[in-house]
Amino acid sequence: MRTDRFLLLGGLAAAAAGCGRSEKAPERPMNILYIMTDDHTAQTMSCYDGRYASTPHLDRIAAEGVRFTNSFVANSLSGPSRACMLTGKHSHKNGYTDNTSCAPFDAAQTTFPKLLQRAGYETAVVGKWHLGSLPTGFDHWEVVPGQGDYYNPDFIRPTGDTVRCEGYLTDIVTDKSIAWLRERRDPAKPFCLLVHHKAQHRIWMADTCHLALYEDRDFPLPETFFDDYAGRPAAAAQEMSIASDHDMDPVYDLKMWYPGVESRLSRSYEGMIGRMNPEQRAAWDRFYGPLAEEFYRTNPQGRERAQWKFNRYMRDYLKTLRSLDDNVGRLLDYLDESGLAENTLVVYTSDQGFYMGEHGWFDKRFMYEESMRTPLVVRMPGGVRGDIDALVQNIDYAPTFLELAGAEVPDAMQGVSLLPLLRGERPADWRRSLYYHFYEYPAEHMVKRHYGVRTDRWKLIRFYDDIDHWELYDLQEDPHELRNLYGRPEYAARQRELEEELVRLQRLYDDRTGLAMNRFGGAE
Ligand code: SGN
Ligand code: CA
Repeated sequence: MRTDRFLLLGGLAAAAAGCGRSEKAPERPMNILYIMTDDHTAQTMSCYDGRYASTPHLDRIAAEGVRFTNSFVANSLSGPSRACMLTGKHSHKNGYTDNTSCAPFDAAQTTFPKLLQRAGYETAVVGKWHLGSLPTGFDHWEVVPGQGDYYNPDFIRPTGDTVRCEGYLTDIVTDKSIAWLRERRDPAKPFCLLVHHKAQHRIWMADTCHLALYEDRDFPLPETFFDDYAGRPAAAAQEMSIASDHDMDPVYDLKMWYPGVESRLSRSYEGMIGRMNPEQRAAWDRFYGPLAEEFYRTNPQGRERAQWKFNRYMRDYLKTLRSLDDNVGRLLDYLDESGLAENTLVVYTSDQGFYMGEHGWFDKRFMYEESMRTPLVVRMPGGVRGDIDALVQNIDYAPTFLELAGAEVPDAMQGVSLLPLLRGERPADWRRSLYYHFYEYPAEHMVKRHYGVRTDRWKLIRFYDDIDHWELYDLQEDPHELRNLYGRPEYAARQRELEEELVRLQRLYDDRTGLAMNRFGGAE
């Protein structure tokens, strides 16, 4: 942890700083505003990485609070990530291992919103839910079915009815969130509001007012864009390649829709633009029509086509991000205007990271850095400012919120409260490694099942199911994870150490499936 930039904010600071794990509820329990996006990755958040976009409102949370520089998920996929966040447990314990094949999230299990309610909080969630079952533990909820739609989205309400809302989803989620904050039933109670955006999920449909943005920008290809996947058979087998028209469909993903052109996903695209009202549709067609006409006329091939697709992908993603950043700004402004800011913890994170062309990819799923990482910035009144480099994971949010509320953290929760870190402490026994397990295979994008361990410098991954393959990376020497060191004699001691650490974590978290499947090859 860097201490040089630490400044304590006034007011609550003296009372809060250095007081360790709180055993009793704070005098005025702090409100919690948790903002989570879908597929927003740190490479496109300017306080992490300024190469592509400027995100002043997201960065403001970091500037007035902390930026976690080693924040990760436990399973890089939406539903599983949300289940980890709500329960404070790894996927094998909360049961929601993937988006497609497992039973719906068991809504009867213990989650932090339920425990906050018991602790006297008023709770709400607005936006993407994506857990197969309906929300429980909330005084108010309005969620989109499944992945939701960017344009004129449907919302499901507790009364069971589904209503269509006119407008752009990122704006609507914010409007509904602010409306709830304004009108909530009991303003005397502390609140916990989860604002769950669909942005930045595929297919990155920008608001019509932002379509012209970034059109004059050409983005440099990441240095690993033309990766040959040598020594990494699971990386070679995926179906999330920007260059491949099967994986990244020009019609669907890049909006190159043109009369007479059909593709694998063109019907899905027609469904999405079919939701637009005439005005939205006219603006959309005015913008994408000429681009599509030119694309089919010039019909770029090979590397030129890949680079063209990469640029279109980047532009659409970043346009969509502009709405997101603006809307987070609106929420922060509302907290200021209403006076809530001084007693509200603000968290911004994503359900996982994403590939912005690294290894030639879009999507996530892999335990490789860009998708295992997730942005995490937190502003806590009375807390510290600066960077926190401790290894943290999305199973830590639940215990953090419960400790903040003065509620007991159930023993069954596997995460660790981040509150000491937010207060400027660095517990000597902080975790030294993270456990990861991805299950959704065979499925869309064909990323094989895998589990592994990550320390501050090393990563060990085991791919299994229809493959039995180990990978070992030195993240310091090889940050792009291109050189698999597994089985190299000179790394035998390191490999053994990481294998032992993996087993220790599987025992600690009681991942019996993982434990039972290990077959260590050992160094040659
Ligand atoms: C959808 C997307 C996939 C994406 C998954 C999971 N296809 O199936 O590209 O990997 O969601 O994403 S789409 O054609 O429906 O957009 S997640 O973030 O929800 O887990
Ligand atoms: Ca996601």
